[in-house]
Amino acid sequence: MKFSFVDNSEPSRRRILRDAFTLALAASPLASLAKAADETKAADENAEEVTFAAGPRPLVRYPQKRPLTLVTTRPPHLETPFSVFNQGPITPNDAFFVRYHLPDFPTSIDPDNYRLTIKGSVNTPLSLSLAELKALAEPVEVVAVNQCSGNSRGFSMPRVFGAQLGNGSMGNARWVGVSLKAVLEKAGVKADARQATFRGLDRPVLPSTPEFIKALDIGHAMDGGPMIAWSMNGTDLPFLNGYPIRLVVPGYFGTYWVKHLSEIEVVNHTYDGFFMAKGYRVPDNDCYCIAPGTTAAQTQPISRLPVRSFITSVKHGDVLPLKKSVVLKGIAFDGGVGVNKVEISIDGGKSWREARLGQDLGRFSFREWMLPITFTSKGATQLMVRASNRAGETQPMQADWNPGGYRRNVVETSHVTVA
Ligand SMILES: Nc1nc2c(c(=O)[nH]1)N[C@H]1C(S)=C(S)[C@@H](COP(=O)(O)O)O[C@H]1N2
Ligand SMILES: [Mo]
Repeated sequence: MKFSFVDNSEPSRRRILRDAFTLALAASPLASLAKAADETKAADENAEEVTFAAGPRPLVRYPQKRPLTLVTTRPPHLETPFSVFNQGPITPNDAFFVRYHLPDFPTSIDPDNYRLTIKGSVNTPLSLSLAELKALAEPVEVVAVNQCSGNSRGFSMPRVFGAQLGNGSMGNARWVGVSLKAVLEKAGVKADARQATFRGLDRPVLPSTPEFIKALDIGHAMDGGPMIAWSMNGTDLPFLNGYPIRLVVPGYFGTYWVKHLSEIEVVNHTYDGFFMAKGYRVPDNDCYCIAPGTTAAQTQPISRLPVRSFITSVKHGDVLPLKKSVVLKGIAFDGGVGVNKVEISIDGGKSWREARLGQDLGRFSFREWMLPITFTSKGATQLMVRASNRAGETQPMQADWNPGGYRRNVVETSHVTVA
């Protein structure tokens, strides 16, 4: 088997990173795991012991990526090591998480022959080269969080089916591209349009496997938020994050952010493919939740990110000093209303004090927060963080449950010792 991989970090020169890909995609997952673990030991000073309900997870190295936490190899699902989120509000490209559904994802793309097709209920079907797409309208820019619907699923109690994700299936980047609205206007959306569907270059290996196609209501697709991005944090998209173009849907879960975007079809009905009609659905009620063991009367496609926050400067088990100021630090975000308050509790949720918010990079971005604390009593201590947004939405103290383990946003607790 041969794999080629276009390294787009240097646009003028294409490098073939065949060895790395052969490693990552070796026929035997076990062989690749063992090799990857060896390589990680040899190469990585960032290695961190990942402690997690589902057991410790190795770090693996893929092209254009620093060692990332392995969830699955085929298809690749890699998480950002959590310590990265303490290093600033922007997630570096080489640390950004990776998630695919189909094992047959593209491994070689020629940007000169790349085309984006727009078809269906439009007046003028289009087939755009990358140059044409980039020249179609003024570029737009947004800093936005891409979070997988199942981020933190591994903490669901009772456990749910699916990959046991930790907290690293999220990231925040500055995206530049063209507004989806401008592209659809160029094609001319017909009056009967109900949704736009999006597919990338990845294809199922077996005819029985559903294709990864997502849909947005036409009003949402044309409201000026969603964009087709070709740049992430100032450079081309990393290959594994959707090179050369991906959909960016600010405020919406990552499942809509279709990578290697190759085809947009405008349809006159509600698209009913697997990844809209069966997958990525949540109970259709106020909490998007049900009691474990019960079934939702109705479901709806997952949509916006609920408000969420993390302490990033402290790990479970850390020992913090007594009677000395410690600066607690972390991140908060929501689906685009904008975080306006972050509170910290050091007594298990009895009392709360407000943290100072960091730089505002826009309402779709991670917002850093910090709070100096001086601990005055020794012993086991529970640190909690709770964010709220401008609409007054906040995080629940008890985790809501749903069968997909989706949209977790319970108040996080870090167990530390003051000594
Ligand atoms: N082409 C393609 N795009 C895709 C997917 C996929 O399987 N194929 N997975 C989606 C899901 S569920 C998530 S969470 C995000 C992850 O984006 P990332 O890999 O850049 O982190 O990509 C989305 N876009
Ligand atoms: Mo996802």
